[in-house]
Amino acid sequence: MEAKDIQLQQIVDVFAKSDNFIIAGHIGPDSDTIGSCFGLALAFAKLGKTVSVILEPFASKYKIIPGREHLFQGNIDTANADVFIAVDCADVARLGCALHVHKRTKTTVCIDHHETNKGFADINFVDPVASSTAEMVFEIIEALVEIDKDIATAIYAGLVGDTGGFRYVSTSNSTMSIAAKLMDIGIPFSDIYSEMLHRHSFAAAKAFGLTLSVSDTAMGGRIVYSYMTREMLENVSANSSDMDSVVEYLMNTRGADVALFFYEKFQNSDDESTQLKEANDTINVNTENNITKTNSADVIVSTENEMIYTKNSLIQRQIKISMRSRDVHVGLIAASLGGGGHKLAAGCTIIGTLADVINQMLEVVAQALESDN
Ligand SMILES: [Mn+2]
Repeated sequence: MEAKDIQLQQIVDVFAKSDNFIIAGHIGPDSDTIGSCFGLALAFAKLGKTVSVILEPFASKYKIIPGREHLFQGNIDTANADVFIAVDCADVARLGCALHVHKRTKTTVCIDHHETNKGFADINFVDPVASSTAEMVFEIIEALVEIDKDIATAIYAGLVGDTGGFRYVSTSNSTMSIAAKLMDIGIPFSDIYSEMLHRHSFAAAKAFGLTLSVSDTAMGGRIVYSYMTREMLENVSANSSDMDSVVEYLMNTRGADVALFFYEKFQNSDDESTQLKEANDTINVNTENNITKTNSADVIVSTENEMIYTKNSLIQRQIKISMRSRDVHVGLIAASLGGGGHKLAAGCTIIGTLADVINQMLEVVAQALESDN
């Protein structure tokens, strides 16, 4: 038996004999996270087990994914279960507010396909070869219960999202045969595909045009990048989830090796960390030690949302960076900056002014491209 099959069997056994589950996905949930969480929740419910899903609010396009009735309601401090399942999270910090539930639950499970995942739970099922966590969840559910239309829809949404519509090299023979099995169940596959990858609001189209108009290249076209400031986004009444496809579009530029998309992170409008203001002349390090200082004296990197102070006594804005690559390992670049992801698709958050962060990233990526040659 391969190590992967042993992990899978271990998880199926724990799931079969337990009755009470909490499932949580990563912060900023995407279709793989949501589809995997809800697919599992629907399967547990079908088996008569108790289950809640903890997820941050997500974009309305994901409403096509069944299982929202299992979302946890109420005070998260009261959330308790026999088994806690972290889904599609490369790192515990990616659990966000569900991290406390993970910490206090007796049996913890991690199901994930990120290469950087070191296995933070009691039982870890980590398969970096899998196209998506949904693909792994399919194998688990298949061993537990008969897959119905709702479960199949949830899993298909995850597959489509994380493979870019069966386009990325992570797409395998196994991905396609799972997709075929799901189609056989009679899911609205065309509609799920369009909703996950193509449909957008009018505001999103305007925002897309705006960001393309300020896009630029570096290293003779090998790096293509663009940005979206908070003001730009507000001008067209779009929100940051409308910008998911920008980096993909940039990556489709002929001759591009790496695409970068920078945007100012949106928080509550009264959140002080997004406003420039006077602060103490100190560097503030959070308790999780998630902050690491970079070469630039003015920039501190974090995976969390805490208040950040820079040496220049200014609280600066959080810049989220989405990266795509044809070959160079952007997952390692993101991880070295406190973020994470996969070899060809990754992201991180850097504190600083937009111009500084863009310059810093262009330098880091140019170095990676040069050493790759
Ligand atoms: Mn995923």
